[in-house]
Amino acid sequence: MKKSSKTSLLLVCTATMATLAGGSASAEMRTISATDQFTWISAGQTSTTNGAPLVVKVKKGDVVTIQVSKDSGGHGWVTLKGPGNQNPDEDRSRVVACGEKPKAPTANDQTKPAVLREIGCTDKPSNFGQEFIGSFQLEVLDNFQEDVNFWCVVHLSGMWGRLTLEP
Ligand SMILES: [Cu+2]
Repeated sequence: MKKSSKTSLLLVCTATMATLAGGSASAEMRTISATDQFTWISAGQTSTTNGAPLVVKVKKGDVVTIQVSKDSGGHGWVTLKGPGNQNPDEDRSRVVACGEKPKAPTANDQTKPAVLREIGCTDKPSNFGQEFIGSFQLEVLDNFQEDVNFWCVVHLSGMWGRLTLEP
């Protein structure tokens, strides 16, 4: 009895490690940085202050790092109900932030399920959805499908972007 429970624990561990290794093989790191020019930049792409979004292609399992350096002046990153140039409301339900549990949808719930999960959680509160200096990381979950729009909580439609699933 004792021996068999040890064996099954070993099997679970091995399966978990195999899953993690498989996931990380194709997953990539994406970095989105705020600049002192009130733009978002990523891999040579940029948003513009007159309304062009930063478009970042992602795959399931990718890790997106949102970065705000001390000399960029202070920005924040939050997800939206629609494109940033269409006066959208915030939609924080797209992200499971550190310290949150995924929300169980109800029959008349208009919110969509989370498709991003904050990782690397520590004791400090999440930087998601507020002005901050530093960084936080989001994992692209398996149910990520349609575009997720975001903007800076300070500069709004003058500083927005979109995560879109890589075909
Ligand atoms: Cu900003």
